[in-house]
Amino acid sequence: MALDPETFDQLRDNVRRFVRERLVPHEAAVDEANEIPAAVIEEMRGLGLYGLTIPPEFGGLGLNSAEEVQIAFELGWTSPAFRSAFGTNVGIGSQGIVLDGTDAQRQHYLPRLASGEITSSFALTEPDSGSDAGALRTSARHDGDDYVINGTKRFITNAPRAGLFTLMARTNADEKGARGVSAFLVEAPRPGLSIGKPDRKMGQHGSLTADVVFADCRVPASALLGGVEGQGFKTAMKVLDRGRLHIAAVASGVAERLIHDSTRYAIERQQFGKPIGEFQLVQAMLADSRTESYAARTMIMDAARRRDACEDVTEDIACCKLFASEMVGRVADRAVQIHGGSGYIADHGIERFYRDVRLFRLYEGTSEIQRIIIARSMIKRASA
Ligand code: COS
Repeated sequence: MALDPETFDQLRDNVRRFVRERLVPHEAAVDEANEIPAAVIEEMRGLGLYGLTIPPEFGGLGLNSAEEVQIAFELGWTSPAFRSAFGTNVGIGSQGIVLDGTDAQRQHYLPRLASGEITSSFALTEPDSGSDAGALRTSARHDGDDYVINGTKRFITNAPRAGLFTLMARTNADEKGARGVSAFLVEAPRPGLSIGKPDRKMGQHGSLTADVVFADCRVPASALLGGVEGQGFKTAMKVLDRGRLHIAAVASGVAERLIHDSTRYAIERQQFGKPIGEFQLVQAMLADSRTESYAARTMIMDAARRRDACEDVTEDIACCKLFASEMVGRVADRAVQIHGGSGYIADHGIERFYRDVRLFRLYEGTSEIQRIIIARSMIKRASA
């Protein structure tokens, strides 16, 4: 369901102003402290950012995909860590419940996720199961009215803040692949669930990831997402489809910021008696970045609109995630080059974005996984 155009424009303007006036000034401090100030988180709650995609009947704004990606473009104007604070509630931590939850699960959790009262996390990756998500080993054994969970999840975004995990675990030990996997809604804290120390990452400081360890952790049978076993992998894949489109849009937003900063610098910085923007080799870098960013935005808007029209866009979303995440890496590299020595020095913020954007090519499916999804789908279509 879409907002009326006037309300949506107002939301987008508010988010744009918030990002540029409130978040941008905190970028360097958040990178340094690896922490987002509590007051900023509170403002995000107030703006409704935690509930962007949660249906209005559960207290969210219910943005469709075309609206969501336009907001994500705006969010990309600043350090991606800010978006991560509420990004799991918008995407991978809520959409499993929206898509496949029971009515009771939706009613119980979605309002609290939409308001930001609780932060959610998506626990799929394990020490020995990353790209091969269907090989996960965390087990959930039925025991009376409960399930007993054992295993370790790795690199889990927002784990240290999370009050709710969408956990993928194997309920059928005899089924080694994707069909043996079920999804659970695990509330935290609880006995048997512990969170590791936050990971020390290359970039995106302020976005916290950690191990989540389950040791005979008991959850009631009602925690089984949708009340059906064996559907967890499919739920995860559907959730990642929407998540990957969102990440592609954020990556494009960061590209726009880097292009803006690079263009300003090219106008202001003088060498050989004139602004470096007058040199054609610098112009070429600006033009290449602009062209690639425009291409990414266009394909993301197209995939989003077609997703809203209920077309199967898994392949197209993988194209968007692949192209946008690789594109912003090239744009960040050119931004460092245009800024010269200043691009390498922390004071100017360009090296921070250079580190931050590297993650876009890894999380929610590596570039290699996106290529596999695209090529498999092409071959399936051509063979049909
Ligand atoms: N939507 C709905 N269902 C999907 C789907 C999607 N996008 N993708 C796959 N499925 C279904 C398949 O249709 C299949 O169903 P059936 O068993 O009924 O045929 C089932 O899920 C298994 O799919 P598939 O055989 O393609 O699984 P694979 O083990 O080959 O894995 C990839 C597929 C590689 C694409 C998957 O493991 C993946 O996305 N890996 C990356 C994980 C990831 O992104 N991790 C990041 C961490 S989360 S931040």
